[in-house]
Amino acid sequence: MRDTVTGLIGSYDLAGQYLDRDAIDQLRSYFNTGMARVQAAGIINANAASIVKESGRQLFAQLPELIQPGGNAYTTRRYAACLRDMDYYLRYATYALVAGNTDVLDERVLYGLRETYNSLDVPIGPTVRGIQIMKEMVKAQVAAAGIEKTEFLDQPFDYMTRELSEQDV
Ligand SMILES: CCC1=C(C)/C(=C/C2=NC(=C\c3[nH]c(/C=C4\NC(=O)[C@H](C)[C@H]4CC)c(C)c3CCC(=O)O)/C(CCC(=O)O)=C2C)NC1=O
Repeated sequence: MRDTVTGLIGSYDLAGQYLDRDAIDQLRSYFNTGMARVQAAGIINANAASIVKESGRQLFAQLPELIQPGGNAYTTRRYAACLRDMDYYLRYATYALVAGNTDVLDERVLYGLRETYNSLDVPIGPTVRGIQIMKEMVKAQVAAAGIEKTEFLDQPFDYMTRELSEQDV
């Protein structure tokens, strides 16, 4: 598992190079957003349960067939599994936010996930939509807390979306 700093050091060491302009720019941007990343993680932590619940509500309002007979989130067991998955995505997104690196998502969340989802007929498109709904909600809450630039919040959510969506079976 890596963060921005260990990731950069790892690859520059491999190449036997000093940290060049490019590396310095990446480090600067990471440290410049550092306090905001930590604050965002705090806001998510304080509101995680309601973010997951409300995002699920919006998702099922947009795609009601998911919770109707034949839908993948139909029955309380599968409904609960779906919200639990949303909670996983949110929690790991906060780790990646603080790390400024998506490694943790590859290692802990995405590895083998598509195969699992495909074997259980969990639909990828609606899952991606759920992740995006959470992203917008998090961005709104962080902006409401007075943090001006919230673009750094996109990265982990968009990364999971992209990796999940790729080469759909
Ligand atoms: C921390 C990393 C991690 C992830 C990401 C994870 C996901 C994950 N989601 C699962 C199931 C599931 N995931 C969903 C999710 C959904 N169904 C829908 O229609 C919606 C679109 C969506 C919610 C947004 C459902 C319904 C199941 C249960 C499927 C079943 O058992 O039939 C399963 C199968 C085993 C189980 O039920 O627990 C895994 C492994 N597990 C992990 O350890």
